[in-house]
Amino acid sequence: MEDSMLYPVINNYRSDEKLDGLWNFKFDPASEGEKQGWQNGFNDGIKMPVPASFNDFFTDKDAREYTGDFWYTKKFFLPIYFKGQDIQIRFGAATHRAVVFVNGQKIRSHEGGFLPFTAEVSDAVKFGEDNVVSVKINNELHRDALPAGDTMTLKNGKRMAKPFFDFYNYSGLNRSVHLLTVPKDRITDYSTTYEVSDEQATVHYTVTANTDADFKVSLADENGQVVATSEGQSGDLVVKDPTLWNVRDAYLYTIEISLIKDGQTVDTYSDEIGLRTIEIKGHEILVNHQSVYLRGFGRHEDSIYAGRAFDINVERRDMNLMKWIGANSFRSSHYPYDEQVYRFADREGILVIDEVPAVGFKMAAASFLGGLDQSFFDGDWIHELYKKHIDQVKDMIKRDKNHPSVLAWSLCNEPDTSTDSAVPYFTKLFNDSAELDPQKRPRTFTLNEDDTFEKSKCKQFPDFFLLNRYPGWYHKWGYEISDGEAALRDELDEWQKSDIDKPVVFSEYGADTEPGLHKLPSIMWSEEYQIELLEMFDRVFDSYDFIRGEQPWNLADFQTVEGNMRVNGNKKGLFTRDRQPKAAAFYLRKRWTKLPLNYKSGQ
Ligand code: BDP
Repeated sequence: MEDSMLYPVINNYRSDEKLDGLWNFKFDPASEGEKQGWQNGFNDGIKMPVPASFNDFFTDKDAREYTGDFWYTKKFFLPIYFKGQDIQIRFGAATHRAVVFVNGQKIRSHEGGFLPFTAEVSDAVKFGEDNVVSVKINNELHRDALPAGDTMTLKNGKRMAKPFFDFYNYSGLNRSVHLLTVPKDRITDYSTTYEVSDEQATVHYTVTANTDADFKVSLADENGQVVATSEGQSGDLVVKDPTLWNVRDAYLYTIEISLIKDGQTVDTYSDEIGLRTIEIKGHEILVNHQSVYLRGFGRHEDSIYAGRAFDINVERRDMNLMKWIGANSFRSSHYPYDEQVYRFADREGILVIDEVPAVGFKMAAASFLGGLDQSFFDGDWIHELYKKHIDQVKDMIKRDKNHPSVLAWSLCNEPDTSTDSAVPYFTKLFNDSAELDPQKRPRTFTLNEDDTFEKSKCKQFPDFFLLNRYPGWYHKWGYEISDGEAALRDELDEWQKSDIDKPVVFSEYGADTEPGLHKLPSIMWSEEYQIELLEMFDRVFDSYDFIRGEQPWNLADFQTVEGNMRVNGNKKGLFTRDRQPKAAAFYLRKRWTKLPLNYKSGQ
């Protein structure tokens, strides 16, 4: 299967029509939809918006919590003038696994709820007529799948998702569906690497196509002026006096690739790229050879009504909130986000640590929710899980490798790295992913509270460290916070004494905070306590040279499973779920707008 990850474009050779809007939708608890012929379409379902998670539209709990198979179907018309082109249906995300049918014919299946896939439907469609696309989706959680969890059956026969992670299992067609026409001979991928100086930038490009052909490549500046051209499947575009892509000071060039057969152009593809380099050197994170101190957030794609659906309006607001507070980065915790998020980030000059949906790889996470006591990497599910894990790392890198905003790859969130059995798993993961990114961006994973400097057996793998630490909240909380600070300093002193010469970024820390709850003196959950906790961490960050970034948890409050630790979701947001500031946001804004981009460099 070709599985091009190129984002859809419209030009003389390609068309793109969104199949968003209302689809027919049905639950299929007994998995009998195929027997019933639902792959041919159905009219008796519920009208369901796409893109959206189905969950929060429902007013009854059985529907909201539904776990199992469910179907979407929609008619689409294919005009006769598309004959001769290949026809594709591209799903931005189907959470978590999908089987696609067109006119009753099974086209393909796909596993993984946070990355796009394309159904090649040319042989199944009828031109000049209505066609039917049906998708069977399954949202169960399993230990051998990403994100990890269990699916349990209640005594009343209803199934229920038990995530080993702390975000709601929002399900459905969470991102746009595109009906694409592409030429038979076509460009399927391209990649770039860079060398930059103030006087000159060189873009080394490579193009992939499904045929032998000639290629012409050009680069235009933001005024549309062509500044460099080249020929051949790989080559160099040399730009004199370039405007580089910089953090919070972005500049985008447009690369245009043409595929030429027998002297005729048969396909073109264009995209915006930024000229910049990324490197880790000692304690420094370098963009264009300049040191960068990260400030930003862990985030979620999460909002009211549509759950985990990509919502361009929410994203616009989030980008503005990040700019307002002085952020320059975020982590796509805990899964790759919609492509448009990276397009926003490219344009705004915001760096992204791009994370694969490898989350819940820890039995403590399961026991927090239900009770299990075993090392995750000793489980018999590991072999199957690894295959899915590396597949999704490959797809994420393939999809996102050309975004200037992408700084690094996070290959896992909080795996249990304190046992020996984690070592072969991560040896393989880091080996197998070493060559995937032509730009060789740094690779890392987050280390949870239990994986301290002393305990983690996997400190050799990351190019820089992401630490998730919760003193002041999950331990040493409230009046004990001073002991929490002392414990954190003790751990960081160990990092300092070691010969590990790599940057550390705090990728999670924070306090659940109920907006509007004020208390003097502070108490946990109050707005005052959230500020005190941030002040504590900031004192610590300012004391260690090797800490090169701070990303509190979370940009905004978000939905989780219900439980005795959560009051309608996780409340560690600096902003509420409807994206209004808590008091701590004003505190952080003061700090971040004063911190220079190259904070600590040369110290
Ligand atoms: C961390 C997880 C994150 C949770 C956070 C929390 O990475 O997904 O939401 O804890 O408990 O361990 O707030």
